Amino acid sequence: MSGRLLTIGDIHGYTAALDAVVTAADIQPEDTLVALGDYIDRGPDSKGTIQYLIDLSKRCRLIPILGNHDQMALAMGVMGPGAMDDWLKFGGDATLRSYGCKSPGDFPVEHIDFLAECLDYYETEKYFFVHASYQEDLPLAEQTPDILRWDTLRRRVPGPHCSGKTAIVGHTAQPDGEIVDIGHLICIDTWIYGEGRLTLMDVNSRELWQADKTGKLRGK
Ligand SMILES: [Mn+2]
Repeated sequence: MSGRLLTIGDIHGYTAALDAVVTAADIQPEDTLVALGDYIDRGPDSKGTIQYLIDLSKRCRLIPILGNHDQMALAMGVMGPGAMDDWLKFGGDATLRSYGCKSPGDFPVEHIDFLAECLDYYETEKYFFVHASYQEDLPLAEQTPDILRWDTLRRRVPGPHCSGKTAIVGHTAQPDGEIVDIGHLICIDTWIYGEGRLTLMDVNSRELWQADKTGKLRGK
């Protein structure tokens, strides 16, 4: 594979931070960028974030994974507003405001399609990428959506996966805004929607690009 293997944590509608780290990393057409999910909710610009990712997919090899927030919006876009109250508790109100509509069913078709095409997981020779967590003894294809998208490292930190590959995850926001690397597992959700930042990482070199909500880069 030519180009770099890059990954980005939970964006949550902070498009300025997304643009800052993508620009700072100088992403090229041959680069692979695995986005770990939770593109929407909580932050101010979910619509802009999805549009940015759609545009970005035309200028690099973007591999978007589905987060639990994305899953909630997608479920309502497809099946109607039955679960709306739950989603609103998780920050869906911010997403509806940014789209200026009452239901994900009214999102632009291109945006629904983007979410519908997100993957459960992605793997390379040495790494695998999931939104939230995994069960150590199950092959990736057999993991359940609950584990992949909803489980949290605060409940349980899984041991090494049976594939021997290193896990890269988001979802469990780190209150100190720093990535966590325990060897067999790396979490790069650095809490952009709170007091932290958004992280983009070069998986092989471990170089980081990080920005706050306003798009201000850290230490660059
Ligand atoms: Mn999540």
